[in-house]
Amino acid sequence: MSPVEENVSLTDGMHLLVKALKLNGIDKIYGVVGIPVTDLAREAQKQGIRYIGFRHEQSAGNAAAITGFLTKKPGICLTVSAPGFLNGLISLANATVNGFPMIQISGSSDRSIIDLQQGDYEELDQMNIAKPFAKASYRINKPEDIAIGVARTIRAAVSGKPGGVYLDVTANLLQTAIDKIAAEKTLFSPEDPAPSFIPSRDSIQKALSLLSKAKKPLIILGKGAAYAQTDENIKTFIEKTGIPFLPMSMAKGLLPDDHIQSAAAARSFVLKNADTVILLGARLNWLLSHGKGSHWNPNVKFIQLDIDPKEIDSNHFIAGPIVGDIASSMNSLLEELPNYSFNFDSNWNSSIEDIKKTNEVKMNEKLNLSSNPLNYYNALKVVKEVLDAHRDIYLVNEGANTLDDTRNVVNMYYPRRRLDCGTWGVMGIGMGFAIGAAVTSGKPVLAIEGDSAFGFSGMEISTICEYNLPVTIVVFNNGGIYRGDGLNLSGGSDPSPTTLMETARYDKLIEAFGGVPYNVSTGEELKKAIVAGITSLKPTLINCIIDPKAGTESGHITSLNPKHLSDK
Ligand code: ADP
Ligand code: TZD
Ligand code: MG
Repeated sequence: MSPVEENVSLTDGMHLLVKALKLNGIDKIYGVVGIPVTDLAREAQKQGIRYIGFRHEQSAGNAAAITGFLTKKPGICLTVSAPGFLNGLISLANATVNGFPMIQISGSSDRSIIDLQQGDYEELDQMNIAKPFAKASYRINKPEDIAIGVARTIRAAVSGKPGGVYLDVTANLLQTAIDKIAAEKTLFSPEDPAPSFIPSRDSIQKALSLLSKAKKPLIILGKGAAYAQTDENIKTFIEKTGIPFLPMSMAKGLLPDDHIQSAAAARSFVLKNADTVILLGARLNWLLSHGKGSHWNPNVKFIQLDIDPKEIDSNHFIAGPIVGDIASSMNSLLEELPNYSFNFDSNWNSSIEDIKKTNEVKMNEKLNLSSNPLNYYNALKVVKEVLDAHRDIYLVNEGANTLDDTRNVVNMYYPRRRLDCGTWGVMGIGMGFAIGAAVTSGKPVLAIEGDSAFGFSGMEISTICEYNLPVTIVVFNNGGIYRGDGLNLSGGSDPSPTTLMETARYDKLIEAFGGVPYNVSTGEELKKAIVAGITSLKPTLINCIIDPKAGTESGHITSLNPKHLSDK
């Protein structure tokens, strides 16, 4: 027990910070401890905040970020100074890019030494370094400011467009003593930290009158729509208007993928032909070819719903901007809807249906083609069957072919169940997202991982086993990044840049921590192992052998590779 704690009339920054977090509804912290935050984690645990200790800060940060996405409350990641801070910063940046509310709280060293660059233990000017990667970056220097500092941090993370916020807490702050009664009086929890942004009536009417002129409308659902948790209203709007919808990756399941109006299996056709597109919490970034070029109808008109006015006209003229939070915007749209009539082409939906049928036949042929070793499609057929039967499960997914093919093959039926590489296409979210989803939901999580992707966060199987989390990991082991048959162009004996060991037995890793291992090479074996994993709720790792020749370079985004001159 610290001297301060024994002293009834005094408290210190560390104790007060934990109290402030608790008062603000923070019930879990993901992190890695060390100087100067070890006691902070201990005290948090003592006060009933669940502390999940990781092997690497990046995964702790990813767990925090996905907690934010799933709950609309900031997920908290705790890191030590300098290197721990930097390890966590990648996930903070990723949270910001994706619009997930997350807070990285990091201990830091002595300001006076840092500022004169005199070489303190783990010296780094963390608050300023975090700024370009975070939505906001703050430091609390004195215990009297803890309540305000925490409130600002939370408000910055969840209000408007959510994002990652950095909070610097110096070793000195944590140990500074303060009168207990006076300090506790300063604590408060912010009123309405994520206020509604109600769109103007004018913008709603303009958008609906634009829609009333559409012949071939389309709704694109993005992860902003999934985040908004206004699922019923979105469903009602889509079903009332009869407009086909296309879910972006993490919006899959907002309406079930087998919904009659889903145009996912006719994606190219609808993008090329739609004359009016409603972007519902989806940015017109690279994932939608910036709304331009051969993928799109050159005369397309956009209606865009976004909380961030800076997203309007970011890549393309937006004829119908609706700036507001999606829950309020959907309410307003539904209210105004009866005042408008629509005159969509009568054969728009049926032509989509025809294309869907043709593409589904092609897809089923691929899924049903057996091979030895397995390829992505016949392996994913099994994953699809399991998830069709276990719909409430969380699916974490990363890799290249492993990512793109899973997204296309495996149906989602509930909102916010598919968690993946997101806007940056980043590798390394896998185990952090799986842990965050399992801890937050208490439900089983299935992580479908490329063998390369898994390597970025694989050590966290230790965390999964230690906390006995219901996570089943499938490693699609094709022996490489994209493909396992790369060549070393020098003719030398080193592996090629894309090669990884195809003989690696990833399953054996989890044995070291008491998890359940499977090594599978057929569809039946894969199915049995996944079902055993998700129903036993035991930490499980399945090494699934995939044909090294099965994948394509960069999965579905081969065209983004720079084109080089051939070397004569
Ligand atoms: P996707 O990758 O699924 O296309 P993006 O991350 O590109 O989705 O876009 C999500 C958009 O949703 C962002 O521009 C963000 O500002 C917006 N957004 C996030 N939350 C809300 C909300 N509650 N209301 C309205 N817009 C939101
Ligand atoms: N580093 C980080 C942090 N993110 C990245 N996206 C990459 C590197 C580059 N990269 C991709 O874009 S996908 C990928 C890498 C390394 C791995 C693909 O291999 P995989 O999946 O084994 O995970 P497939 O099934 O073999 O394609
Ligand atoms: Mg691979």
